[in-house]
Amino acid sequence: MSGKIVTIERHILDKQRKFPQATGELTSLLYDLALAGKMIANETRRAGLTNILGKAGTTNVYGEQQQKLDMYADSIIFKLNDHTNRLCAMASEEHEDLLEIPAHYGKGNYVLLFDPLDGSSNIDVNVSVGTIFAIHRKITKGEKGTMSDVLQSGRNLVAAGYMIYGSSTMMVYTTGNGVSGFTLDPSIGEFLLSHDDIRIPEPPKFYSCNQGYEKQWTYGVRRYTKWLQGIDGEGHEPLSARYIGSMIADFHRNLLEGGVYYYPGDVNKPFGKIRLLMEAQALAFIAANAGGYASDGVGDILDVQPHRLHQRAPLFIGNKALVRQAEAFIRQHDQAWIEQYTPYREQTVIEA
Ligand code: P6P
Repeated sequence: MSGKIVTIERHILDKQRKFPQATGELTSLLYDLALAGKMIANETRRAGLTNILGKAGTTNVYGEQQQKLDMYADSIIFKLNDHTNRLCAMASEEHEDLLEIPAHYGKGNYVLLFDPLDGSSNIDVNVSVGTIFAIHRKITKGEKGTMSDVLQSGRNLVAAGYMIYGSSTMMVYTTGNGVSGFTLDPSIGEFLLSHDDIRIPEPPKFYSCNQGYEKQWTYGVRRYTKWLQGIDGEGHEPLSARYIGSMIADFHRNLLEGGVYYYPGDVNKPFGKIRLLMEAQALAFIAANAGGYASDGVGDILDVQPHRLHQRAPLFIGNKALVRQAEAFIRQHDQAWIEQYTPYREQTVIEA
């Protein structure tokens, strides 16, 4: 029997002990998210059996078909957090506006942003999906949370993580001091430490992108992809292509095996598809704490100051050298795109 058994609760408490001033609120918030992960995992496993499979018949703020399971995940995360007095604001990828926290419960010190079920369009075909969350501290004076508490750059994140519902259920999180992974033991309903202090390995193995869009990509991104394949330019082994269509699954594999995931801006989606606040910031914070890096093609995603709740961002994330190389090709060849994207990226006027 190898060493001590570390549950996620014990791990969070051990981490908290290093911060005497910690009130335990963040610890409890992470517990609640772990519980949400167990409940969503349970439903995901039964999706095909409890007619939860398939479309909910509604669309989200982006006009994307909502699957019943992502509505379930969305409601579980809200219900576990709307009465705890830990949050002053909550926002979900599935809702246009901030989620209404009952007034007497909404005076907490934290902000929770989440994508309840990333990759949900893959539910019907049994592909891994996941929940992504990001946690900021309240920064405004008043009791109620405001949009200014939500629209913070990734530099201010206090914690971020994800659950991935695949061959096993895992929860991966960071509070800024390394990245830890826990695997759910369904026989006891506990997340147990399985990946302590995750570091993105070198050399990388994979590149993950939807090459079906190659025609719409900028020249720099097309050159970058040829470079990753070892066709254009020298200096590294060709990488293998792996693209699941569920970013959380691609990100997780690349985190453990080394690689780069990218969803660039293109002719049709110049600002990309990935949501800055509910997806990119969280994964960028995790990547940075695992020795990796995340960029929008211009610079570090964590430096982008959001100006709207559902702001999008192009995303290149994984091994630092691979992401830096993407920036170099874009800088060299895609000035027109940079000039189109930069005003959006640098916009300071807050929009609803
Ligand atoms: P496409 C899922 O909707 C998602 O946001 C990511 O999880 C995934 O990598 C990407 O979109 C897939 O998008 O345009 O390649 O089908």
